[in-house]
Amino acid sequence: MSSELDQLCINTLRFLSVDMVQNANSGHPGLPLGAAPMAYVLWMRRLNYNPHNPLWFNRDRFVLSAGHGSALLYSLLHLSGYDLSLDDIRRFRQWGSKAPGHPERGHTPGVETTTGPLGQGFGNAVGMAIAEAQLAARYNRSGHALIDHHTYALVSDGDLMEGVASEAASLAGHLKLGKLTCLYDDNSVTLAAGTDITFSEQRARRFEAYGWHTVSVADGNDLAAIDAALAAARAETARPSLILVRTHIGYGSPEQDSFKAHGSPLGVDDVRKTKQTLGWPTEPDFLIPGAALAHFRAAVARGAQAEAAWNESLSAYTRAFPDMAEEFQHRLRDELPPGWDADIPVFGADVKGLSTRDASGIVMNAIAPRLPPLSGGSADLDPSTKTALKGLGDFNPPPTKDADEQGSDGGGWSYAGRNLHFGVREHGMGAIVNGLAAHGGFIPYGATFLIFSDYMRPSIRLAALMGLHVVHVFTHDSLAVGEDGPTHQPVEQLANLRAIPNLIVIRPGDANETAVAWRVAVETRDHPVMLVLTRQDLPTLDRSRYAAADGLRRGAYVLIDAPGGKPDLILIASGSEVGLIVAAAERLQQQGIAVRCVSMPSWELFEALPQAERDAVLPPSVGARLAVEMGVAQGWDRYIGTRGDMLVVETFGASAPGAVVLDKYGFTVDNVCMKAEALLANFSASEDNR
Ligand SMILES: Cc1ncc(C[n+]2csc(CCOP(=O)(O)OP(=O)(O)O)c2C)c(N)n1
Repeated sequence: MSSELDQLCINTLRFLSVDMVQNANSGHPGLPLGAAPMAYVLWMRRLNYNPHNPLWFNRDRFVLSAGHGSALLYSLLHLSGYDLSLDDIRRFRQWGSKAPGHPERGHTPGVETTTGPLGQGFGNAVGMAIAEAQLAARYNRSGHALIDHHTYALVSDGDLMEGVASEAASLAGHLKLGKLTCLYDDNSVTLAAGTDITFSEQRARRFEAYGWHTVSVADGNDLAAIDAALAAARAETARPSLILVRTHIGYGSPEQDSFKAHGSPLGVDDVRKTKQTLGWPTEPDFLIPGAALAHFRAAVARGAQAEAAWNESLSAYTRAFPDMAEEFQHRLRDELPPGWDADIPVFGADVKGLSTRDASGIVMNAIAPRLPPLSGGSADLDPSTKTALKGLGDFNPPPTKDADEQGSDGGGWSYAGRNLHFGVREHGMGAIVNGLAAHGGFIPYGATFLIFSDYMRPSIRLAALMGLHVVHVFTHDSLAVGEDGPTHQPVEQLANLRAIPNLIVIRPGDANETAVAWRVAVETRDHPVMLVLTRQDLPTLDRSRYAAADGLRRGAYVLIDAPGGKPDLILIASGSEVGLIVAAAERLQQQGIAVRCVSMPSWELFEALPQAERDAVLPPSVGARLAVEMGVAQGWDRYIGTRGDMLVVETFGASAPGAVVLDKYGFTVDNVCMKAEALLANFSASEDNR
C-alpha cells in the first residue's frame, strides 16, 4: 500500500522539518520524524480543506495539540499550498516569520488554534466538534447537509497527561462526538524521560472508559493501517475516536527513541546520519523533490473543488430555506443579526435592587432568542451563575432525554441545544469555549464563580493571545460571598485577570451597567470579555439623578460630580463598591465636600481612551483620590496617583455572613467617609489639592 511516492512525500515532510529546526538551531525534530506518516495519510487522503481559502467554513479542522511539533505543521502547510513560503520556513522561529516557534492562530494561514501549552489543543478540538454538531443540528435539513465536517487533532503523551485534556475527553465521550478523531503519537517518550517512569496507565482502556472508540496501530510507518484506522474512525459516528499510533520519536536519527530527540536540533552530523539512514540526499537543505511537491499540491485543486461543491449546496440551501440561510450567513460573516439587542431591558431605579448575576441572566435571556451564535453554559453552576438560556435546549446527544430531566433548561435535549452543560470541569470549559470561538459561527460563553477562574486561567490566557471572542461570566465576585469563606472569596482574581494582555474585564456596578456590559461583550471583536458579577443584590441606581449607564463603554465615567465639575475629592469604585461610594458621596456632599464619584467597571476599556478623555474623568490636578474595591491593591496605584488612598483587601477573606465580613473588612459607608475625610484633611493640612 505504501508507494515510493508516499515514502518520498513522508521523507520530504520529515526533512523539511528537521532542516527547519537545524537552521533555526531551535525547535523539536523528534515529533515530525515519528509522526510524519500519520500526518501525511490524514492530510493527503482524508482531510477536507482548501489551501487557497484557509477559512472555508465547511473545512475539516486540524489541531496540532502537540504544538511543539510546529515544524511538521509548517511543512504540511507549505507543501499543500497554503500561503506559507519556503522563505518563512527557512526563517522558522525568527523575527517576523510566519513560522513562529509554536503554531499561532491568526499568524499563519491554516493554523486553526494556538497550541504549545499541552492539553489545550485537545480541549479546543472538542469545542470545535461541539460547534460542528450544534450548527449541523440547527441548519441541516433532509437532503441538505450544509454543515458536515470532521475535527482531527494530533495529540502527544504530554497532551494526554494534562488534566485539561482529561476533562475535555470525558465530556466528549459523554457527548458522543462521533466526528472528533484524535491521532495519538504514542512514542513512549516525553521531554525529560521515557513515559515508563510517569505514564503507565492503559490509555486505550482509559479512553474506552470515557466512552471513546479506540483503534491501535502497531507500526506508525504502516500507512495502510493508519488509513484503515482513519476509515474506522470515520465509520464510527456515535463515539469520538482515539487512534493510538505506535511511533518512534526521532525516527531514523541516532537518538531515536530517546528524549534527547524531543526538543533540540539534531546537530549537523546527526542530521546527515539521519538523512543517510532514511535514504535522503544529504544536500541540499530544504530539499523538496518535484514529484513530492506535485503530489502535495494536488490538494489545491481538490480543495477548490470541495469548496465549489459546498458553495453549490449553500446556494441550494438558500433557495430552499432563505430565512435560515440568512441567519447562517450572519454567522458565517461574524455579523450581529439586525435588532439583536431590541429586547434588552432598562432596569428601573430600585434601592433594594438586584444582583448583577441576576441582571445578567435577564439580559442574556433577552438577547439569546435573537442571537443564535450565543451558546454556552457553566461548570455545573447554572442555578448560581444565572447563565441558563431558558427554553433554548440542552446540548446532549440523541436519543433525547426526558424533557423534565434534572438540570434541563427547557427546549429539549439534542445537539441543537444551546445550553452546554460542562459539568464540574472549569479548565475543560475554558479550552472548549476557545474551540467554539476558533471554529467560527459562535459567541461562546462559559460561567463559574470568579474564584474558580483560577482553574481555567491557561485557557483564558490563550483566548486573549488568540484574540478569541469568548465571554466568561464570573459570579460571586467578592468577600460578600460570606459564609462559604476564604476558599470561595476572590481577592486577587481581578488583578490576576487584569494582568492578562488583550483581555477585557468588566465589573458592572448595577443592573443597567450589566446590560451595557453585555452589549460590549457581544459587540467586541478580537478580545475575550470577562464579566465579573455579584451574588448579592445591589441598588439599581436612579439614572435620572446620575449619569447614564452607557458610560460603562468608556471603562470609567463620572457618575456624580462636584458642583461646577470642580472636585476636591474623587471616589473611585467598581462593581458592588459603586453603591458604597455613591452613598458615601451623598453624605460627604451634605457636609459641603466637593466630591466626584467615578464608576470604573473596566480598566481596559478606560485605558483605550485618549489621554484627554481619561484626564477628564480623573483630572491630574486632583490628588485626593480614594479607590474602593474588594480585591488586592495591585494596580490601583495607577489611578489614585502618589497621593491617593485605597480601601482594598490585602489578606484572604473569612467565613461569616456577608454583611459581617464586609463590616469587619471596612466596606461600610462610615469607613469610606472616614477614609475620605482623613485623605482630604491631609491635603488641606499640607498643600492645595488642585
Ligand atoms: C502545559 C505544558 N507543560 C509543559 C510543557 C513543556 N513541554 C513541551 S513538550 C513536553 C513533553 C513532550 O512529550 P510529548 O508530549 O510526549 O511529546 P514528544 O516528546 O513525543 O514530542 C513538555 C513537558 C508544555 N509545552 N506545556
